Amino acid sequence: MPAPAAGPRTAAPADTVAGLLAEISRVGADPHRGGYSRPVFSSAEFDLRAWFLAHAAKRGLDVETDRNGVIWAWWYTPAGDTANAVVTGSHLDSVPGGGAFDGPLGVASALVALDILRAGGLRPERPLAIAVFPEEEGSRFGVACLGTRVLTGAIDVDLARGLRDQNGDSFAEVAAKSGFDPAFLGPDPEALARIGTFIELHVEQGRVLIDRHQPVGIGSSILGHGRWRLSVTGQGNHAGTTLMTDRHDPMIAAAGIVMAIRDTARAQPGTRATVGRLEPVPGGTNVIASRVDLWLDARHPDDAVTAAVVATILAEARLIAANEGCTVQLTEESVSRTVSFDSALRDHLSLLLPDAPVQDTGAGHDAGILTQFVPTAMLFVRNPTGVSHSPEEYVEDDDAEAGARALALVLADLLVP
Ligand code: HGY
Ligand code: MN
Ligand code: MN
Ligand code: MN
Repeated sequence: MPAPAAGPRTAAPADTVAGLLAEISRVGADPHRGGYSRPVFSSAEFDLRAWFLAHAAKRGLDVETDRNGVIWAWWYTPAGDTANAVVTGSHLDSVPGGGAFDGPLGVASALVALDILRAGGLRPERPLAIAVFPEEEGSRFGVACLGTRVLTGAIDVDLARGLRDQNGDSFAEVAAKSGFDPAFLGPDPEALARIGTFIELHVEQGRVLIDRHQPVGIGSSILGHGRWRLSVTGQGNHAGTTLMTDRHDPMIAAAGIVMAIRDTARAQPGTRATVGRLEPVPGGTNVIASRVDLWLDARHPDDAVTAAVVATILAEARLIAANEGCTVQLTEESVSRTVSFDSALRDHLSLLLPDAPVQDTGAGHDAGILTQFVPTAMLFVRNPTGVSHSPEEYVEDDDAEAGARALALVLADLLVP
């Protein structure tokens, strides 16, 4: 049996972060993998979009889903304009078999922070929008933060349109089936120009806040990271009739390459390199694969080191494959350089939240794309397991409420300058 997701209590009071997360936790549970699987534009992700729209409507927010599938829920100033908006939010898609908090925590906390501001009688001088970004995880089309990359023009739109999911359906085709005209996918300078400041609250995906005994932290930077596909090609054949000496088995080469990736990363301090997905083609128990695709996720604070690590891995992979009579091809799927958040904004958050540690992260976020265009900051909320992208990811109810209060404090400060 897969591990049950360490989801939020189902008895948590409504309209607390834990209460909202309990509602979300009813959607997209994956009995096969454990945890939650909510690929972008799947029925689970659409159910969560509907959940968000219902909560936005309940709060009287003006909601729009833009041409790239980003949801914006607006709380206007009395003047009703959208310029210089304070935007907060996160994502509702998940990795396969993911936890209950990565993405949803930021969306639920945004709704609760808004409730806190209104209950306190705040009169905003800037508009506030809660945004939900599609395909943050890149679980379906392979490129992380696809929604914000398309919105900002950080990815070529024709490249984005042609990205394919595991069924072979392109982003354009799936968008069309989901009600988005593929002709209108693409950079949206007007939507981007409305964002004056972006704040993303996210579950911590590490242990800094555990060690520092603090419920909330402030983001400083995101490690550069990328995804590469290595296709190892050999000779497909019969498992029973092909002598061990006669094989060109790409799975054997792939096994060696996985070990070489680990060893290369270990030799370069600070590197994280992972193979979390590997697909033999055609994939039969009694079939020697003709090809194995494996995906490398590599990260390092210094982008030049990441590039050097990938180059070393490719050179090693070629040698290992040649030894098995196989060949290797490397395709870059996405790269995000190391980014720092706006230092003035970060310092300001430190004044508002003096106990909050300032921390970098090895996880990617839409905030990492948006910070290249607008002043952006992140808040992290303690995860007592330190585990993420797994059903064991967790947030205590009290920490979730502390996160929402911290977000409300920051938003209040930005909305009434
Ligand atoms: O893969 C990542 O870093 C992320 O959580 N999107
Ligand atoms: Mn994630
Ligand atoms: Mn996330
Ligand atoms: Mn047979």
